Amino acid sequence: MTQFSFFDHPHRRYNPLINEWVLNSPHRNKRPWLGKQENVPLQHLPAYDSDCYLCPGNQRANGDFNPKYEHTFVFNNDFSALLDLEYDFIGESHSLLRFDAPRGLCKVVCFSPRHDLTLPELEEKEIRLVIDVWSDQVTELGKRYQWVQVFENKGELMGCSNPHPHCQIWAMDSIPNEPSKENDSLMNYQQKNGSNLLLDYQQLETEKRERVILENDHWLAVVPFWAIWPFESMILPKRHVLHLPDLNSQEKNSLASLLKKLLTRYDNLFNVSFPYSMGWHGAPSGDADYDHWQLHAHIYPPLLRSATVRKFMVGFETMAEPQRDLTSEQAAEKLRSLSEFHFKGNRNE
Ligand code: H2U
Ligand code: ZN
Repeated sequence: MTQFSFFDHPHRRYNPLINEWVLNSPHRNKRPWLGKQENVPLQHLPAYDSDCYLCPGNQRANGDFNPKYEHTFVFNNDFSALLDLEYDFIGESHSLLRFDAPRGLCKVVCFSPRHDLTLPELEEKEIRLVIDVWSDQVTELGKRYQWVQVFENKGELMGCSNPHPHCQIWAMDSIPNEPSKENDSLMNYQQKNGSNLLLDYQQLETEKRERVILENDHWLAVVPFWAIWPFESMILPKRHVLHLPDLNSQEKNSLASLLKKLLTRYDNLFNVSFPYSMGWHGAPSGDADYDHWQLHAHIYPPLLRSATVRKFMVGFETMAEPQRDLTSEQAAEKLRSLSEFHFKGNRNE
């Protein structure tokens, strides 16, 4: 018989938020850090690019000109993946050929007029303005749509077509797969335990500290026990909050501070502007009781060992279930150990 160890033996970890498992193979990665530090040349971007469709004053694909905005700028995506159409008849459906045709709307949010600055390079007060836009959009779109998905795809590795710092917001009148799984788990947990799954989880991680990256008075950033992506993290509020617009001003400032520090650590990991998909999950909108919900953000970065070596979701992952070698604890320790000062230096220097 062998004495089981989280750091030596393959095991599956359960993700209670979506009711799925992830296979961990830590024995394949026994040395704490194998990453060779290669220096990828820094991309020097201009503060303004006349060819960029997101820069102030420039023309977009649909012929519109962007205003000469000074802070943030929101516009309807010219190639919206969802359309706000009402159909009188959407056809027959068969139980094996089910479909629906959700109404929706897609927006693009420019974080700053500066073409060359990513979120962690913005000042805290500028990040706060971005949080205000997210929050206002959730309020506005939430009046018409049940699900408002705020997300940022950053970097070419994530399929982002333009380095100008921006995110997207897609709103639709049904709840998509991931939040729908979360809704079920959060509700079942509340019914069974009489408490909130993510608040309980936040408190547990705050006590244990093994997977904490950083925290402040209002927020915790943690590599979840059940992480799939090598340096995946979650941002959790320390009180019960359903939606971004429910945050008070102090909590929004505090979030700006946490985001800047967290994303700076990511950039400092391989001295590269770290690619990721980040998204916010708040309670669905509408009059139903969503007390079982808890606002949170997921950050899914694809990089594994260096600025160029990424994790692929292939083979076993697509055929069976997600798998990782690096443990969540190792990833958290690595991120925790990094500086909160951006490797590129202060932008005013
Ligand atoms: P990503 O690079 O993160 O995909 O975002 C760019 C978005 O901007 C993309 O969804 C939209 C694309 O549809 N876009 C416009 O709305 N107008 C344009 O002129 C070009 C791109
Ligand atoms: Zn630009």
